[in-house]
Amino acid sequence: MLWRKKTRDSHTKTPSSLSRRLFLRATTALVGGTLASALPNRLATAANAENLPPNLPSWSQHLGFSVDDRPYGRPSQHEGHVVRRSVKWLTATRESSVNFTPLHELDGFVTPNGLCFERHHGGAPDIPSQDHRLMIHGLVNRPLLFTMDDLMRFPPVSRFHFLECAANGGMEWRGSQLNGCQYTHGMVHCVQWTGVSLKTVLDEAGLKSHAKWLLPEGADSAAMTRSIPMEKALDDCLLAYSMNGERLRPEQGYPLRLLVPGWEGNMWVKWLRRIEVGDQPWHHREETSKYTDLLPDGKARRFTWVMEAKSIITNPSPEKPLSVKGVQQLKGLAWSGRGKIKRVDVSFDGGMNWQTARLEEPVLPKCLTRFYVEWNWDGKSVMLQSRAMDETGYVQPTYADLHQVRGENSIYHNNSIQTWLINPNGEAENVRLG
Ligand SMILES: Nc1nc2c(c(=O)[nH]1)N[C@H]1C(S)=C(S)[C@@H](COP(=O)(O)O)O[C@H]1N2
Ligand SMILES: [Mo]
Repeated sequence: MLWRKKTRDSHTKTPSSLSRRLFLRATTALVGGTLASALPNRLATAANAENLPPNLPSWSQHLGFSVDDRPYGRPSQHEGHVVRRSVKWLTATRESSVNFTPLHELDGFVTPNGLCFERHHGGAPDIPSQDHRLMIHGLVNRPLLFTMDDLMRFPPVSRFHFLECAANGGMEWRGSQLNGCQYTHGMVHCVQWTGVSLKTVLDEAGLKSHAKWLLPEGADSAAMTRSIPMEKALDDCLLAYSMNGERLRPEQGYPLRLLVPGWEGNMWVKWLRRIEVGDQPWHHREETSKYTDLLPDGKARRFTWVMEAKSIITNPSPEKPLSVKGVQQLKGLAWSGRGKIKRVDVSFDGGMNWQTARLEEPVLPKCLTRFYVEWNWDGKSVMLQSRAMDETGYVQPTYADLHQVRGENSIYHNNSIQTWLINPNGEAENVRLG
């Protein structure tokens, strides 16, 4: 309370007309011409000018809410528009459906738990942690049944990883469809996961020599299963029970989910209850949930596990138009299922010229990476694109590149370069070039 009292005193000591003038001059001096020119706008956008400095705002004139009013905190009521959103016509039912992360509202690379997109095939079950078990059986020396407490007694591991649904951007293959980066790119989230390494738990059960594949199964009504090759399972898969420091949210797989870092989200089985160890994949069990890509010659790509390098400019974007000319902070996200992002380039003219963006540390493998470009908008039309490159040297393709290899009938694994057309009034539109 001390600092606040001081502020009040300093206000009351200065006649308000004088301090207002001082404040205006100070602002101009601080930020320079371009940014300060918006001052009339700033006055106009406040709901009540009486609350602006140097006046004492209404919220300083009474006590605020107390420490226990929100035993579990929630965002400011003024941020109520920052929510996951779905596209109603996209799926036939609400249980087997998807909603999208509001990427354009986020900073840094961590997705807050309440904003991680959801993708369920049979709704999200509500499982009591103490009644949950993980069974490991099949080609193992000792079939095991774990409680959650058992799993938490193994050495914990925490890692940041993105999860992207292979269908992210699937509606955009044939042309631009959805006008908003929440909808074109929001089937991705990135949190700090905590759990136990899958290898540790498999070692406990003891793998037989011909154990080559795993079939993880979910406890949801869809009983989702996917075949995972042993090499990946022993490399960097985790059994996660926490996200961003707290237990998983029910919609993200509480109490236990499989993590398959860098690979398509479909394989990250939620509400994990069983892992069967076998010597070959279980295609017959996966028919309803497996993702395959249909190629121009009618053949299907069967194993398309890795999420290739991709990026998106989140600001500006259709939901976040430019409101003033002058200095702008372009913000975006890049990721690669093969490792770290090495470089991101940004174009202002639809891909003719490129400029390298500033990557923000830490740049972690199989994790979202935040990038920025400071630029000056002169009020003319601009065609914004971003292009990610990962540490393997792979470069994010254009739609023309991708169509050449995969045709136009695909749905999954669309990692093309996105174009936003900024028009002279600052609005951004999802457009397709070439
Ligand atoms: N048990 C189970 N696991 C599941 C699914 C499901 O329907 N059931 N959906 C999968 C798909 S297709 C995706 S993209 C991710 C989505 O994870 P999220 O809901 O945390 O975003 O979970 C995967 N794991
Ligand atoms: Mo998915």
